[in-house]
Amino acid sequence: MLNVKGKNVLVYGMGISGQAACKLLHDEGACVSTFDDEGRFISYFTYEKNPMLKKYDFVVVSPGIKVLGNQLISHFIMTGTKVISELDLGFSFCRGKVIGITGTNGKTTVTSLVGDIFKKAGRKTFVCGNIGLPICSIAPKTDDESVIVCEVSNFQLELSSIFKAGIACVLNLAPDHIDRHGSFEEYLRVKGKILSHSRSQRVVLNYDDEMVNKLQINRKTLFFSKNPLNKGVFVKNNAIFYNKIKVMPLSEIPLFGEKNLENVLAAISVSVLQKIKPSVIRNAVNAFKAPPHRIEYLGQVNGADVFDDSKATNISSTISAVGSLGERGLVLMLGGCNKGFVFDEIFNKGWDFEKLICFGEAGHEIFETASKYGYSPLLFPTMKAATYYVKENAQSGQKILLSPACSSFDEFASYAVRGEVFKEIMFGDVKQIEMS
Ligand code: UMA
Repeated sequence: MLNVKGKNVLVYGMGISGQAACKLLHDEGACVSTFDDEGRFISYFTYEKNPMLKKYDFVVVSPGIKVLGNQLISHFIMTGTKVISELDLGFSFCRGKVIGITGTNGKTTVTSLVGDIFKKAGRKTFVCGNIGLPICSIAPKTDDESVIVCEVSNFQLELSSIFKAGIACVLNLAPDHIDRHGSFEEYLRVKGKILSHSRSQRVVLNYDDEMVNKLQINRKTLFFSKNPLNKGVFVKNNAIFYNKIKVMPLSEIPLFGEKNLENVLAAISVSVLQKIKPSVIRNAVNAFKAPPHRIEYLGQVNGADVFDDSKATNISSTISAVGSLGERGLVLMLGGCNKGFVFDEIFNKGWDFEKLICFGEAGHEIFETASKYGYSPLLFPTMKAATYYVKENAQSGQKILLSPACSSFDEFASYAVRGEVFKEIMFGDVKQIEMS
């Protein structure tokens, strides 16, 4: 546990993580000051107009703040002030078993499913982290019996040096957030920080993912795979096994697509390490409802099936969604804010889409790349405009898929808002307000 009593601490970034950090620090006796580049503040705490002029014992940084090139963070590091992440602060006040789940795609689904399994097993469970509930807000409520299931993002890991999960799980690794980290190599290095390399840590890794497989493993690593393995959690004869024990048949998994099978295998792996009974796991998986905006089936418009995959904010996620639904009859909608990708990988597979719709800030770049591979995409300034068009032209037999391969920030506050607006236009009584 960090000693914060009587310490002068600056909390940088006043989103939900920063606010939770302030509360925790205050309750533990620290003297809290705050700063936010957008001027956001909480009235209870001192807001520093120019924090560079002050001395602090340490600084807590919110995950959304990009470290690379940040003058304030550089200043504190150069002047020898300890800079930690909100994840580190929360972790240091957690008691019980911490399970850290990371990866490029599927983190929220796995975190949520693991949480359900542990709750069904009667364990005192906290689900937190990138999923939307800061670890700082639950840490003080934990005790030695608690299980803390934490979705860990690369943003949270970037400045982290204290966080050491008892069980660390890496689902998959593909290019993402290049705009933040500068390169895929740096993104991989940051993700790799979830592995503490201590003897006590149990590690769960995806055997089928080439990049994950390259991570340094220890004797205690448990692998999961969609194919039979000698030991670990794997698929054989249309069922999921843990070593020789049959956990459940594949037919009972209520989730769609290959990626979700991997997500279920990961959640089962984490659970068996904590000796949860197969019958409990099976019941929890059976009853699980996937979080929204992940190849979520919304219903039909003019006989076309509509899917919301707004959470697909990188290329691997979009490719996997197309793979799951199949390219025939597919109206693929993609675009938004480019996170540093080139889009060739989506178009160099010879997929026979019914229609390609590009939109947003990255729309033009996607349009150019798709055209290079012989496609004739349609280009719209915004996702809203694209959605009105797709709705008006929907035809029976089509599969309309919003799977943007980009973040939403050019037009929306989050992928969730983007997904909700898509649904509202498709199914609500919304009048057309903009068209290209
Ligand atoms: N801010 C600055 N300077 C900056 C950037 C931001 O002062 O350079 C300020 C903003 O003005 C704002 C605050 O920081 O007031 C926002 O803080 P934040 O971006 O850290 O957001 P929080 O509200 O604290 O939410 C964060 C995570 N956000 C990000 O990582 C961007 C949430 O993940 C997470 O759910 C929450 O903590 C609880 O742990 C969201 C996310 O988009 C869902 N995550 C990324 C993803 O999933 O791809 C990693």
